[in-house]
Amino acid sequence: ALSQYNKAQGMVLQKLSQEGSFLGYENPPRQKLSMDEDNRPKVGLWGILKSMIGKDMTRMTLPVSFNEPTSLLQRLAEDIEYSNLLNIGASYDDSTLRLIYVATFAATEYASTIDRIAKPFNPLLRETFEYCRPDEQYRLIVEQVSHHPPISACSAESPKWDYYGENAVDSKFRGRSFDFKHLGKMFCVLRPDNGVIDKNNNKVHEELYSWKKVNTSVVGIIIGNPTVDNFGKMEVTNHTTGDSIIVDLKQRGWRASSAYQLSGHAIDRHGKPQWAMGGHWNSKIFAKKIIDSPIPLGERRDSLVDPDASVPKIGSSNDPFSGSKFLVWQAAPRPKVPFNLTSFAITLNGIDDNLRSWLAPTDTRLRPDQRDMEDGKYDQAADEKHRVEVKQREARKKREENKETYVPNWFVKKVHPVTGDSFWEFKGEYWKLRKEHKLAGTGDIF
Ligand code: CLR
Repeated sequence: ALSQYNKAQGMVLQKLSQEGSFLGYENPPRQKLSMDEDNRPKVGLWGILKSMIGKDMTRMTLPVSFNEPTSLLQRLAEDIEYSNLLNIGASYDDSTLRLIYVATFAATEYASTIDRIAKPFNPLLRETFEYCRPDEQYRLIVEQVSHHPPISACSAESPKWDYYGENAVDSKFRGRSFDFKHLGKMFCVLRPDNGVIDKNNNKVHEELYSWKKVNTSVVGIIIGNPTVDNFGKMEVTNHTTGDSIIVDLKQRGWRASSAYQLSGHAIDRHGKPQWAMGGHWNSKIFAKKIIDSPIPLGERRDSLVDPDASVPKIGSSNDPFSGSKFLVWQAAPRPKVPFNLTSFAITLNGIDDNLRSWLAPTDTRLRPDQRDMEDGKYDQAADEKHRVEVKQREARKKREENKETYVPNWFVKKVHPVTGDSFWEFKGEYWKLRKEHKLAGTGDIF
């Protein structure tokens, strides 16, 4: 497996396997929930929500039937469903084309939000969620590092890319809409197959990208047709080369014709547009090379074809450099399952005896109320939810009495050396302790 990687990429793979990150993940990911049908009591959102206008979500007590059996830690893990875009991006020598793939990856984070009008479980302080895929060669860890305001920090590593950052969501229910604003930033490190030429014309092994997530709103609550919308401008910057793109996710209008639309232009460090990107964040994203030439588009394409080439290039219609538009990404089909989870989301809370022995005691998979919810035991879920929340409050009271300041287990807050943003740095110990089966004492929160 090492041969398909260059030295920088191979070193990461070596670290992942030496640290035993894939131990426990020998069985394939789960494909089904234990329930076949969603038999939740049907609730009118507006009836319950109308008394809560002006509140943020963390201050609302809502019946557990408003929940879906995922946690916000797992919703953050869902960001890497389409991480193969980063592997493909890393195969290109053209830095602005890599940017198109990174920007598309950043936009795919919203595909899973469609039809999921339910509240993910608010993670308990110190709750963690790990997720490793030997088939995709990545590992991911998320930790709830702050309760008020709620902040989840994440770190994912793979031979060709790293992904890290935080979900810190500011929410407000306004009646007409329920608005979610992202405060934190996301970072991506790419290790291209042939290295990177940086701003100073040096050849380096990796490059750094960053962006801020766009806003999310649930609209149509009053009229009884709640819909998730994600909109706003997302600037994705390659700090190493100086390339950037502003991806504009259009806000859903009255007639919904602009729903899901996005567009943008990848600009190189000299300010020159190189690629156009467009499509829909719920289905397909395309890109097209911007070629400036005095020859009109129609004739130009023919003149680019080599008359001596007898065999047409395989997949030439999807060749990024052909000048015609090509498909960058397509959403995976959505299964008909309880809570409208995606196939990827279904895999997240799966657990078997093999994996159980490796997990931290704080892992979401072991959270009893969420497990009850997943199995359709709603009353029991409500009781357990109450119990773990009381337990969390008592732990906080004790800290206050002892004048202790809270310190997260696996992440530490730092100033980013390149962008100057504050961010949560993964300390790395988690995987080393996990390999030695030494996670047992890392938190009693459930
Ligand atoms: C959107 C994609 C981002 C991360 C993110 C954070 C908060 C999530 C949001 C996503 C999707 C919508 C969301 C929200 C928190 C609550 C809200 C799940 C995943 C739901 C739809 C609110 C339901 C309201 C109830 C009262 C029914 O990368």
